Amino acid sequence: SHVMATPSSTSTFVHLFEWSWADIANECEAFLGPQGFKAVQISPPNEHIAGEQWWTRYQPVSYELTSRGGNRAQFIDMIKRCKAQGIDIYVDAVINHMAHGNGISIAGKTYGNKQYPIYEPKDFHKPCAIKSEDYVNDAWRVQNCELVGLHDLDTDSPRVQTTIAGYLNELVKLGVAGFRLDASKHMPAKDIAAILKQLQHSPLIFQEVIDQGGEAITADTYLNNGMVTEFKYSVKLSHVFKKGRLASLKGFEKDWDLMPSDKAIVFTDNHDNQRGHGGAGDIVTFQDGKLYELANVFMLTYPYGYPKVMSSYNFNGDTDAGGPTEQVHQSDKLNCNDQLWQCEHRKPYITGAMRFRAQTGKSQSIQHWWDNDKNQIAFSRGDLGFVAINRGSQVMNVTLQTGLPAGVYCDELSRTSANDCSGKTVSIARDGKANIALKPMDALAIHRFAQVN
Ligand code: ARE
Ligand code: CA
Repeated sequence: SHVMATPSSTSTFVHLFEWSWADIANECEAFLGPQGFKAVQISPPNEHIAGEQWWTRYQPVSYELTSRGGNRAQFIDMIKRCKAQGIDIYVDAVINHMAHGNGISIAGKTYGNKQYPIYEPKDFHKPCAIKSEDYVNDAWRVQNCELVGLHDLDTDSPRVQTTIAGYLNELVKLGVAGFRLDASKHMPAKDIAAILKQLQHSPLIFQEVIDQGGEAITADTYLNNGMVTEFKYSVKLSHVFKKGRLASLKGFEKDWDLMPSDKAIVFTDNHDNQRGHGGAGDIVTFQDGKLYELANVFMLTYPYGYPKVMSSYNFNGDTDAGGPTEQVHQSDKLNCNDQLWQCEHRKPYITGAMRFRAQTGKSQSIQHWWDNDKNQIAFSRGDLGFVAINRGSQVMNVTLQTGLPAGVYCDELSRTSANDCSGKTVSIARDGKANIALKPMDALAIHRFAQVN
């Protein structure tokens, strides 16, 4: 039976949305491994419908490993090269449904009339469409009807469960360490449990359940199966950073009615809500520039949930647009720029905050919280680290208790690597106090393991 894998409190993963397997392998070696990320969420690796739009990946035709990301050999090479760098691969598993209608796959296979290489018409629920009001008042329809016209698998049937488990087991055998279970809300928790029971190892499991409150199906139903995406966090954190007061973040875990920290996958934005899909909301994204970096600094330095950093591409307002045709790692150049791949995970403040989490994760306690009742905050991670964020328009200049021993510390956010002290420094006096000075829209994060001798 399924034993649950849990992430360590020091870990951060990144979603390399629409990156090819070759690019991900290169990124593990060039950046993710050396910097200390824990894992990568990849786009669905299974055979999908043909087409340019990013969302073709969410219309499976079979579980063969042929996709826009690459072929089976490239997939295996990516897993091996990332693993050598200490990086796990999490697969986005699309198992609630198969492709809509009739057509041709990326591998040139035809499908239609609910006939696919691995499924036949009797493996599906009788068609009915999920309507928006169903989310509020009809749990049965949400789980048994079709999500945006995608043919709904009968996940209650032993044959379907075995086929899905076969797919997941094959991936685990190839070295995959975790799964995002797409559209989990659309599968009864007991069907997911029956599938997970057939897994031969214990991958990390997180279920995509959008629960903002007020619906017939709630996220807590899924907690026994593993972790769950905490969408309230994305919406509320975005709201605080865009329109609210950072001071209101004090003790937010209690105020926001969130799931337990060890069950929650947290993110500022995801591939759906950053482009108006999946119910969206007013979400903070790369398009918000420095504000986005500060929101990520908060997410990564605060001990709540398992954080996922989003890595996007410029879509020029076209919410269906697929990724750039240029690879990220193109022979001698790196295509991380405003026009192409955004590479948010490479923004120094975001990478630096990830390194801070890796160094301070052993202390889960928040101490010495300070705020100016507006948009300046500071807190310590027990006696391991200290963070300050100024999202206001005034300079921040205060003397604060840091909870750290006397010394001169290197700011993890503004230094260029984990081996130098090229950014800000903070001097802490014998009483643990320090002068904290920050320009508007700036932050710092210091910890025990980066001091000037
Ligand atoms: C595309 C076209 C459709 C077309 C369909 C079939 O856009 O117009 O009908 O193809 O031809 C993604 C895209 C979809 C895309 C689909 C398949 O977002 O636009 O459809 O791929 O190619 C609900 C689900 C949630 C889901 C979101 C998008 O509950 O699980 O909708 N999110 C996941 C992925 C998506 C993916 C799918 C599921 C499908 O992250 O990327 O879709 O595999 C409230 C509810 C939410 C609900 C939301 C939107 O907020 O609380 O539960 O989310 O409304 O309806
Ligand atoms: Ca279903």
